Amino acid sequence: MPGLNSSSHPRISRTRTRTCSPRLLRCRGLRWFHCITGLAVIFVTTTLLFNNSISIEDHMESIRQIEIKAKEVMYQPMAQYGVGGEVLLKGNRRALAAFGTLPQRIRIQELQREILTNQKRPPDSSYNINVSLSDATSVDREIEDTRPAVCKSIQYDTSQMSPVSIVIPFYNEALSMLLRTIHSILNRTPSELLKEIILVDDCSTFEYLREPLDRYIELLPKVKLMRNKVREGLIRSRLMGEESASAPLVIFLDAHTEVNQGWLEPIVDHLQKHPNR
Ligand SMILES: [Mn+2]
Repeated sequence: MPGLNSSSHPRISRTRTRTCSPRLLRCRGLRWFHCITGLAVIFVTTTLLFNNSISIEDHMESIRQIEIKAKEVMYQPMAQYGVGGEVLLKGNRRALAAFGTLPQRIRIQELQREILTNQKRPPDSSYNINVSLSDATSVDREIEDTRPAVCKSIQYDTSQMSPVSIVIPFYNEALSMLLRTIHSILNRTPSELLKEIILVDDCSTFEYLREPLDRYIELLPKVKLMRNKVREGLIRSRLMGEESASAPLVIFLDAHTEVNQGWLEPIVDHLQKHPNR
């Protein structure tokens, strides 16, 4: 009925104006203001305290940018590799989670930049690989997950798997290649499966693999470094690393490798299901 509507509406609005004085309205407005401001402050504080990933990533990004600049100055010929730049240098944004607290990660990044920038090494030709390009590429870079879809779809229960010791012998390896090997393992291996990484230096002669590497390894979790006093060769070096391994499974890797997502789970799974083959 149109008459009822027109008579009830004004009454409601009159009631409102009567109960809510202008002063009360102001108070309510202020209460909401305080409420929202309070929530915003709590949100920002908790974000800063407990979820520092935003600031870590920003920090890492700025370090990366400085690194890129430093490398561009050092290696002018880099320009010849059109691919060099952004794509390869774009680090893995989820990287370094396994490397400890934020201050620890910053120390690692800073020392990494220092030892890579100050290394004295022979020209690329003496390595048989493009070390300049490797040095200019993030050791935490993102790489494509090249597994076939069927492999990606398999779920492994890592809580039922044995942890592994990874033994990596090296001799006069390129520094950035060795660091990328270690970083890729720490970045892409479930931490419950990784007992330790044992590096075996087979009496390298390059200076950057001595004291600078010692200092760097000291900052890394789960990484040990053994040094042979004389050249022992690849196989004896592997066996010496294996002797000091403490996990039930031992895996040997070359020092110039880069592991990808889900690299270890199928290996451990197979070794546990078929221990004799
Ligand atoms: Mn090899």
